Amino acid sequence: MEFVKYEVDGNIAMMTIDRPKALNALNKQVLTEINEVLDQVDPNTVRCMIVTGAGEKSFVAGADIGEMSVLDREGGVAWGKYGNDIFRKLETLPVPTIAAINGFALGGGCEIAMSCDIRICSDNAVFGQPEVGLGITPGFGGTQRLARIVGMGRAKEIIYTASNIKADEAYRIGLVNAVYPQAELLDAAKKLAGKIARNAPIAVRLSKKAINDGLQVDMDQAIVIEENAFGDCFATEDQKEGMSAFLEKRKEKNFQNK
Ligand code: DAK
Repeated sequence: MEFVKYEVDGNIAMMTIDRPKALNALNKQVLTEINEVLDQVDPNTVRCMIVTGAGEKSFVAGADIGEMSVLDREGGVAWGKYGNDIFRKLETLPVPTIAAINGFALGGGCEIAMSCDIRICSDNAVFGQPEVGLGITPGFGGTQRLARIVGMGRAKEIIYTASNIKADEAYRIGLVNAVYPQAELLDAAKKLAGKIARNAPIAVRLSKKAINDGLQVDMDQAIVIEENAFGDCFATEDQKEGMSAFLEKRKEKNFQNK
């Protein structure tokens, strides 16, 4: 692959978007390669995936403006669907994901970060949805996910004004969970991934699905989703292991992802 790297170290995977000439902007080839990586992520072995951008300046500077500039209406709808299907695949990946945002996360860059479960960023990170300044709406989920993460009022302000916000403001409004010096970002992401990976992977996976699915329905249905996830855990070996370890006062747990 030319623009997207995929590496697995133990049970932690890392996907790096690497198109330095365009600050890692998402053209069709980058999106296609992201899609291919997502198809490779194996939940039997990978317990957490970090998504980051190459370099110290940009996570992803948006969808490729040159490529988008020539689209007509039909092409715009198709382009939106192409990206949205991939971002939805990322959002629903049966493996927890951490966006390690190492610089500009604009437009499609902010949107891919919001398709991850958890966002952390470097202190030079800049977030925004600049689309209305380009004469378009956010098209890879920004109108939907930003409001769900930071609330409707803040999302509308960010989108209508096309203003960028810095890392500290992103932290203040809950768009990211933590801010680190650039040099420490990837280590922090790996540490967080390691903390997740130590827990029972099926329980983590089912928790992700219950949170995601539950937010789409009313509370009565959401609680049923939770009940089913909870029940499913009791059919796993890892539930036996987790509870035995507690009862035997054992610190070490040997979760098998089974
Ligand atoms: N697309 C293409 N090239 C880009 C790019 C982008 N988004 N961002 C940066 N580049 C390229 C620049 O053109 C430049 O290339 P050369 O001129 O060197 O060939 C190179 O990266 C370095 O950029 P700059 O020279 O501009 O670097 P600066 O440090 O001066 O500025 C910047 C960095 C990030 C502030 C600036 O590059 C910038 O403003 N970039 C554009 C950011 C942006 O507006 N991103 C949002 C794109 S809109 C939809 C589907 C999807 C979307 C919308 C609708 N539908 C289907 C409805 C998604 C939209 C977006 O993501």
